Amino acid sequence: MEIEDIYSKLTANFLEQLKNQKISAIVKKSIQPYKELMSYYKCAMMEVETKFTVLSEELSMQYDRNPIESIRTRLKSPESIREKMVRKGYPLTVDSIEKNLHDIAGVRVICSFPSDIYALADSILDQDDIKLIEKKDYIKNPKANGYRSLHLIIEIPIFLHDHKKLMKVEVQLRTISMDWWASLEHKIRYKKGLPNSDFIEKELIECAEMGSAMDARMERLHNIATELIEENP
Ligand code: 0O2
Repeated sequence: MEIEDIYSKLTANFLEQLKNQKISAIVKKSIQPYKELMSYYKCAMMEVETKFTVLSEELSMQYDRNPIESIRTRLKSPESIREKMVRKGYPLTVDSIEKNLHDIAGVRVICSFPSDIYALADSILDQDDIKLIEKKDYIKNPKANGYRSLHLIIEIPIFLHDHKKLMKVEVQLRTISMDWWASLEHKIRYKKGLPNSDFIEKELIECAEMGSAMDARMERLHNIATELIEENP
């Protein structure tokens, strides 16, 4: 190999390396703020989960019953964030994600009875570091497909080493029956290649109504049982 060939090969290699380093620096530069934002959402989500855990502990001591069956948390996946940003026509930047999406951090609280949902929502919204941004009551006004839950978008502060940051968290409160309906409806509706079916839609609405009637019936039974205990101490 001629000395010029060796020289030009080395130069090409060097330029290629430089290009790769630049690309990786650019990728790193844009990924870092996204990772930071996600970690802030994770902290806010943990704060809200802790608030519900504290309420659950306190209420079970006070009333000898825990109104919270379970608490689940989730951070929206990058694919899901991207899909929603594109669907809503928002620019795909970290600032725009923070400004436009309010459900990146999600806390789902599964309650025993419908009245527990409203009691817990009132308790959390009464706390002075919580601000209500938006409330959607899909229990009083169920979605056309039968979906029921109480959705709250709340703002909560997280305390970082040198400043405080206000983060939004979506809280979904539901009963056990609203939760099983939503989980199974999601599985049925998102089955690959499912064509529109009036039959499935009608059946799902009917199942949701049956679940709602059972919730009301169980709550009535629970109230009767409580009264019976009070009358026969
Ligand atoms: P995931 O996996 O829970 O994140 P959008 O409907 O997303 O365009 P918006 O206003 O955020 O806009 O919706 P909304 O009505 O407040 O509800 C958002 C979330 O509620 C959904 O999140 C679901 O978790 C739940 N949800 C709402 N409607 C239904 C429904 O018909 N069936 C079921 N199973 N869940 C529902 P994601 O982002 O869809 O999913």
